[in-house]
Amino acid sequence: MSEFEKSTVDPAAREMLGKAKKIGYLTTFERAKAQEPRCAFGNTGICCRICMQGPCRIIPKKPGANKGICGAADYTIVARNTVRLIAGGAAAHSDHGRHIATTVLHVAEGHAKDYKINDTAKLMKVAQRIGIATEGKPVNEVAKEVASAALLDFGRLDSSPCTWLETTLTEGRRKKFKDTTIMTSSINGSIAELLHQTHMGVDSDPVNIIFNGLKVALGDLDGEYLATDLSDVLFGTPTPTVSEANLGVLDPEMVNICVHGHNPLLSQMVVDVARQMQDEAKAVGAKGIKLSGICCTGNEVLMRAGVAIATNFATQELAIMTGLVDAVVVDVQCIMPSLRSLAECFHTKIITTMPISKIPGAYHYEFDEEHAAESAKAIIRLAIDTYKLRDAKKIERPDLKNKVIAGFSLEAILDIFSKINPDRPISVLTDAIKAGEIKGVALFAGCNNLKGTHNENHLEIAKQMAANDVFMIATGCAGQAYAMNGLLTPEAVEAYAGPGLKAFIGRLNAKADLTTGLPLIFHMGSCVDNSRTVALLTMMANEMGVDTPQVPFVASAPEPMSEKAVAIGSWFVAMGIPVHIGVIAPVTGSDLVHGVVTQIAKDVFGGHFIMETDHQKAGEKLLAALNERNWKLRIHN
Ligand code: XCC
Ligand code: SF4
Repeated sequence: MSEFEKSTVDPAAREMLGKAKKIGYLTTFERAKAQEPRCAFGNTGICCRICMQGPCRIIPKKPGANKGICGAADYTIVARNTVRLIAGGAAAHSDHGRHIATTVLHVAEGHAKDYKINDTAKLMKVAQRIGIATEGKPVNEVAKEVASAALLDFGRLDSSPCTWLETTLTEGRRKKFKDTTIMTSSINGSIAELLHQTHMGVDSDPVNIIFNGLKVALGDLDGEYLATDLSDVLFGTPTPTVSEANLGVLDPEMVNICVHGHNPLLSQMVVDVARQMQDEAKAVGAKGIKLSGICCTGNEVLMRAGVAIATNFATQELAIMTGLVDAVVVDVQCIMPSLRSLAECFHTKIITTMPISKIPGAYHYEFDEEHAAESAKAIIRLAIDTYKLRDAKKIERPDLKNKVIAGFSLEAILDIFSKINPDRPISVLTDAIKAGEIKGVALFAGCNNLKGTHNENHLEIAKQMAANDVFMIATGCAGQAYAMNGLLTPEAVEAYAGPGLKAFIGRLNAKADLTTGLPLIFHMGSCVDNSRTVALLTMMANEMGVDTPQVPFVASAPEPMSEKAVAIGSWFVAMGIPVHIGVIAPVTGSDLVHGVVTQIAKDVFGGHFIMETDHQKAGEKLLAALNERNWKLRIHN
């Protein structure tokens, strides 16, 4: 029994935590323990710091303290705090999308020479979907119009809906969102409005606040959707790929560069350029350059280039702890500031690349799309130089890596289905549900959260769903948890799938014509690629002739951490999906808000939050939600 078994279920991570203890470095796991016990006000959402008279804390039984100084009640405070999380998440996702859209525009205008339109077929498909005529137009003209349409979604001044929402959702959802006045017309405008609405002394109506929070969440979805579409246009739509994951991918004989963060603009360039620089690495005695990924930048380059996954969010420090990482190249989001101080103990260089994301003491090579390849080269050279400084005494690498089958864009999944039914590929999935072969679809998304045990909820809930014949898709750090622990393999189908799921995947395998068997869980990409999962859901609804709230589809963020996860969970609820979260969100300080998000939301949108920290019970609740939907479908058909 390992002393770190409460910290993580990952054997490689446990080994590295042992090393951290030996050298006396306090990792995020130690820091998480040091934060206990948490402040009960913050934990339940009833601490308000929105104005400088605060913090105001709600103490229900103390006369005068049952409200904030301004008179704000618990429900107002909890609602405001919650939607401000959504605003933070939507800002992060959509800003990432805006960067990609801007680069596509610049490419189309003949700038940003290191980039090109890679996937013309996807560009044309997106153009047609959003109503841009393509016939007889040069590719660059279409790209310009698509990118401009995307950028308009950020700052439209009239009240017409955001293009990506209006052209991708079911008719039923679009009507619902208009009827409930949450259809977004401007991503940035809705975020600004929500910050205004939740300013001191503006809105105190929790329901009104939550509805506008959902409007911003839909802006988040819009930003994610266009980020995925335009990343595919620039870098190619993912196809099935074989790779590997966990700390054992770090190669003692190679220059190891980890790419970490979210935005593929620079990391994809690093991947491309590294291929041409293998000789420079050999010149310093290495066998070449080994790239690996952490967090969603890792997912982006896994999906498109088969780059290995080093680890996921909670264990990012442990990659450096191996003593084998020469450089960590980071862009935006989910990058622990601690990486830099930990790197002090080793030879590792931390390289920041984005103007809005710097770490004191780190190297900063500012990303500039006009000179992207040049920056990528300079970064790789720094890593090669750093390789020479590696200290053999400090090297300790867990000998664990697992095979990974990933790269399942919606296009790739439909391509496999089309081998069985070329006319209506999606019916392969919906017919299997109707026939009772599989119970439905479960999406696993989101982060790690050290309020629980690293990766435990991810793995255990998925195994339970597999045994109960649920078809599974994954994104984000959830996808990486499965990659690190061998669930993205055909062997996992054998080990964990129930008879129905086994038969379903077996039928796909027989026709898929891939060099390897299909995995237990289909990894669909990064967090912005949750847009791919909602496209799948929408397609299922249309095929089944129902709206999304009737589709046997559930989502789970078994270990959610970031504001982005709150935004995603919220728009999935608006899409009519039961959304499990494996932590107790800071809403329990208001019975009213808690009731709205876990119950009343279901009456309005068909979806609701399920908060459950126990993985066994969480799995049971997700299965019950799928069963309920299947039962209703059978009665109505
Ligand atoms: Fe970050 Fe996307 Fe969460 Fe992982 S899953 S911890 S957001 S990297 Ni997005
Ligand atoms: Fe206190 Fe009201 Fe200010 Fe919040 S807005 S800190 S409740 S006075």
